[in-house]
Amino acid sequence: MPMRPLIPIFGDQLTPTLASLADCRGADGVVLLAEVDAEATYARHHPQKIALIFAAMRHFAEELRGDGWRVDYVTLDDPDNTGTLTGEAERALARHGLDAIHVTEPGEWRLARDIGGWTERLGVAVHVYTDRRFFVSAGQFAEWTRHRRRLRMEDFYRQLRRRHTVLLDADGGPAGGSWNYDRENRKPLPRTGLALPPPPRFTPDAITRDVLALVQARFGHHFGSLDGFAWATTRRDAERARDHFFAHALPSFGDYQDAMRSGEPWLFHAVLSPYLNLGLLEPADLIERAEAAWRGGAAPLNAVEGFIRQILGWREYIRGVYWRYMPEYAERNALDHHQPLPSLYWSGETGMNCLRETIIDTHEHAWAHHIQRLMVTGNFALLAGVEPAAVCDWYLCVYADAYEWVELPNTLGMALYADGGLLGSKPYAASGKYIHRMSDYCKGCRYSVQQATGPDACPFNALYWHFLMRQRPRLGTNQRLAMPYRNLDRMHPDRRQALFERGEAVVADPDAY
Ligand code: FAD
Ligand code: DLZ
Ligand code: SF4
Repeated sequence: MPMRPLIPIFGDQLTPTLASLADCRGADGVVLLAEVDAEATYARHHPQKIALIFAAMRHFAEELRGDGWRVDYVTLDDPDNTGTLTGEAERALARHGLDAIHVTEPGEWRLARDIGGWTERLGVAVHVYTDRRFFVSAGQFAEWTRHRRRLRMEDFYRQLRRRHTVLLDADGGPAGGSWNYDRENRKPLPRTGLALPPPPRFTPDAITRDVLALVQARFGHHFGSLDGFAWATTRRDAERARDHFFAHALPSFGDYQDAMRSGEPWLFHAVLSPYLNLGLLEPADLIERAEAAWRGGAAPLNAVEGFIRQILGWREYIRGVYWRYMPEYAERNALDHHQPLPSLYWSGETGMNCLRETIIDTHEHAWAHHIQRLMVTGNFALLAGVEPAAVCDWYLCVYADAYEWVELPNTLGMALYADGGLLGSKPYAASGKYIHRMSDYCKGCRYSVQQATGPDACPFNALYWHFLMRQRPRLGTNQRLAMPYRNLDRMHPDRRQALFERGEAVVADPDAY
């Protein structure tokens, strides 16, 4: 007798072409989607993140039904809900008399470990498919790392450009003659005369409104506001958000990729990561459209190459690192940092305007852009010596696009250098000078970015030098830090001492600033 499969679809697998769905087409199977407490609480996710996932799951169930699938959907408030994905798979097998499980590999290691125990626990054959939404499988990435002493995203990215014929000239070289246009992409925003595109906002429909009420009741106490929820929760609307980005923001995306401005979280960013990571948008489609925009003259090459590098380069590379080095990667703490996460990360109560603005954006929208995450909250946690696991937990909770496979290497590796330089060749440590150059935050700050010591001095300034001094045994031989170490050595010893003392004071009590 042919197998009748259960096809569990997790909350970030909402793609009709998902491998397990494509391969089970025509089989007499049942698709299972389940809202479960364990997934909603293994990190205390921002309510907007939970609402986005549940609402998108409910809409996806409708989409699949419309496409002829038999779908079993378990809501969070179903009285028989066991609260775990394993428990719901077990119940669904019994409910429908199914005799196999066909599942696409999950995005997180802990869930992959659970699925590894399903055959024994549930007593059926379990077929796990590779997630074909990514360009590079975990196995291919591991192979790529095998003979390399040092991993470089740039090498990986160029290889993928060639392999998938992305942004190449007729002779197979990089379009425009260069693989990377990053040097053109570091402009601060001009003070006047630049109109920002309006962010695409979506009014919740009845399905999403039901979810918002449920999430408010069950998870309203988590960090974050649900009030301004305006995310797309259907594929159609996610595609509208995509089209909006291509029409209004892509042309300036490259130029102002690293810029920050008070009260303006969206700027020229795509804000598509939540949809990509859920499966409402597909990376290959975005890359094709971006290249077509350049070839059609709708966007310049520095913007298009920069955008494509994020998706084809960084996103794939980050995922590769995650699967290659987990589970020990999550334990790494190469700089031996053990300070607790300052309370200001949850309250937003701080005199440091850059941190306050970034945390307010995060609270209001479950989103902040890359430079805010890297150079404000990430940089501060690095300089203040915060325990990497505590920082990673914060990032996993607060962003609508956060799943461990992408959050962890970005936070632990890129922002905190806690992997000892696997992901980046030097820590992204910076003083207030960088934040001042790239934003208007310092203007509205109670601290002076021009000062490094004294009660009104920008805390980032002393922290930066303090970081270099205290990490000298580990970082002193890093060639890319040779210049700041030379500058440090040229300082008068009294100044070094004053910087060190202020740095010590900020590390001891960051919430006092
Ligand atoms: P764009 O700049 O427009 O880039 C286009 C797409 O490329 C994004 O939608 C995203 O899918 C992908 N991308 C860009 N940069 C990265 C990157 N560094 N790693 C992986 N994919 C990337 N991104 C997440 O998706 N989830 C996270 O949990 C997450 N946590 C982060 C934590 C820290 C400390 C840092 C520094 C970065 C983190 N990022 C994370 C990466 C990046 O900040 C977001 O992907 C980006 O801000 C999303 O906004 P966007 O769609 O406008 O991106
Ligand atoms: C993040 C999340 C949340 C909040 N809730 C659910 C859920 O109820 N059901 C589900 O299938 N998935 C959920 N997810 C997404 C999973 O946590 C995600 O599939 C794994 O973390 C792997 O990336
Ligand atoms: Fe941030 Fe320092 Fe600028 Fe204040 S002065 S906004 S703390 S960088």
